[in-house]
Amino acid sequence: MPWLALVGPEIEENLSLRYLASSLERAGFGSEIIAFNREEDLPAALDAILAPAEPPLAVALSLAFQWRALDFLALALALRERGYSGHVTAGGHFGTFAAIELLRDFPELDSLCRHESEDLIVELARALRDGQPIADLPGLAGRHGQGQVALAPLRTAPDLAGLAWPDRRGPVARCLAHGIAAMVASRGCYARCAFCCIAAWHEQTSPGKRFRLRPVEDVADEMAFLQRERGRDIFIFHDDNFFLPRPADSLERIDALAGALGRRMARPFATVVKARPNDVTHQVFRAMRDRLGCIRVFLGVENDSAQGLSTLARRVDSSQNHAAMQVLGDLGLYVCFNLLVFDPDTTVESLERNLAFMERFGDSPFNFGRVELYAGTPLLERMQSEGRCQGDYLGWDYALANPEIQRTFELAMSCFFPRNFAAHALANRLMGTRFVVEVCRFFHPEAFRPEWLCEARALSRELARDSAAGLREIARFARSPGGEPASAALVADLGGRLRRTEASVARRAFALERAVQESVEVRSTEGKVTT
Ligand code: B12
Ligand code: SF4
Repeated sequence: MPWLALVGPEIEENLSLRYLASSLERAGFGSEIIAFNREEDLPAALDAILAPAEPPLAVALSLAFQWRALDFLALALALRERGYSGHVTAGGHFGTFAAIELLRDFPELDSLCRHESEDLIVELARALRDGQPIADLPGLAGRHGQGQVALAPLRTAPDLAGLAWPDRRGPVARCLAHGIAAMVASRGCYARCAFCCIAAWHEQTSPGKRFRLRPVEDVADEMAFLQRERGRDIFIFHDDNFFLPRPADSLERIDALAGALGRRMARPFATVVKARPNDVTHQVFRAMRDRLGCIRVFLGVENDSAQGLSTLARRVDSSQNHAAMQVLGDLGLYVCFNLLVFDPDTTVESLERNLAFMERFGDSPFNFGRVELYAGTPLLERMQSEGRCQGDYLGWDYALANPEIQRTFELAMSCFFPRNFAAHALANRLMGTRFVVEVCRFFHPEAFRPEWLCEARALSRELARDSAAGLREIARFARSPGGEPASAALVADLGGRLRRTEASVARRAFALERAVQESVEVRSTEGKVTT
């Protein structure tokens, strides 16, 4: 069977590639999903593509994440160096928006699949197998005979009801032995934030309709199949936003999905969703908790200052951030969030406002950083029109307008990198620690101990206070005239103190996770002995 090599990050099940794989399978093509999670995986990815006796009909590279683009382009180069002469295509968010530049600069790429590609990848595979021309395939970016880049017109986005469910091959991620499945019940988002490419993405293929829903019966069928046939009990919804603009419509959809699941699911199941603060009402999230087993909410706070909310075009205000945190807290729901505390316009006051938010809601795990300039976003367009972008389309950089805040940002990155961004960064790890506690609370109430929840909250609080204090210290320092040696001394001193806090919090997080795991294992073993 002719096959395609689908290469991308598989940090979790990569739904982008897995939808393509099932679409190919339905059309009679095979595929291999090749994980390429970090730079060091390049040799293994290369071998996985080149080792099989039958070479792939095409290699399809994920260019969803802009910050990984160079890794994937390096793989394309390495493939050519090793003599691979078949077709190399790519796709995903970054690839779509940067198609012209990528095909102009990288002859190793033969084409780029723009936008949602379930149909396009099949048509491309058929054309390559049959030796047919590809240039006119709707959605494809390729080259004319003379080598200039040619963009075929875009195709309309696929009907979500008709798509084959994503391929679920491979090892299953688990928490306390409960299988986890990544899912999407919709594509797109009704909002239009300045730093995000999702609105522009869907506007291009579905003008005026940036948000498409799967029928609840189809979602429920997939979940029931995953539970029954694949042992998955935890469903992580990667929908950009699980909710509809009007709470009454959200409630109706939750009700319909819960009803459909009630008729299908054989045992308890839990869900994880993302929400905007304005989606959060007591009624909607009570229904999420009680009817859809919601155990974690990623709340899109992003910023709590009027300036930041305006720069990011969040179209919510601080009072909605606070109200949402309050409602979710009242319902006892686990919430985590991200703060983009540095943006092109950050001021001393807006930074302080976000530090206060961290302290107030520090019981919930969170991470923080700077807003980046991604292809296809209104913010990139703005910064380009203001002549403030440095670098090129493969990675834009910028300086914050306020020099004091720029200095704060640079020092913060030096001091906080291990905590916030390194592999196994503690800020992200604590989200996982709390998740283990919540999974135990939901699925194993007999083993659960309330003090674990207190400890998980205390760990987040300690890290939050320490982060806010560290950032304040940096902000104070940035106001002083000290030069390079003073900055280096601050990074060494504060960095040392931050690492000590992290070591102590990490030790406690590890102990907590182990206590939960052992308790659940003991109960399960006891259960097996008695039954
Ligand atoms: C799930 C997800 C993740 C998962 C990744 C899971 C994995 N792959 O292992 C996690 C949570 C780990 C994650 C992390 C991050 N993410 Co993320 N993530 C998403 C999210 C919400 C859903 C992706 C998804 O599965 N969609 C469902 C599938 C079916 O749709 P799709 O991805 O659009 O795929 C279709 C097309 O794009 C196309 N296509 C996609 N890939 C390919 C590849 C080929 C070869 C072809 C032909 C076609 C094709 O065809 C697919 C089928 O129609 C997207 C937003 C979004 N709506 O897509 C952001 C998104 C991709 N993430 C984003 C970002 C910025 C990040 C982070 C950098 C955030 C951070 N600061 O830490 C990290 C980086 C992760 C990393 N280490 O690389 C940005 C990317 C912007 C950019 N241009 O770089 C997005 C677009 C969010 C946003 N609103 O801006 N993310
Ligand atoms: S709410 Fe999220 S997905 Fe929607 S536009 Fe804003 S950042 Fe993008």
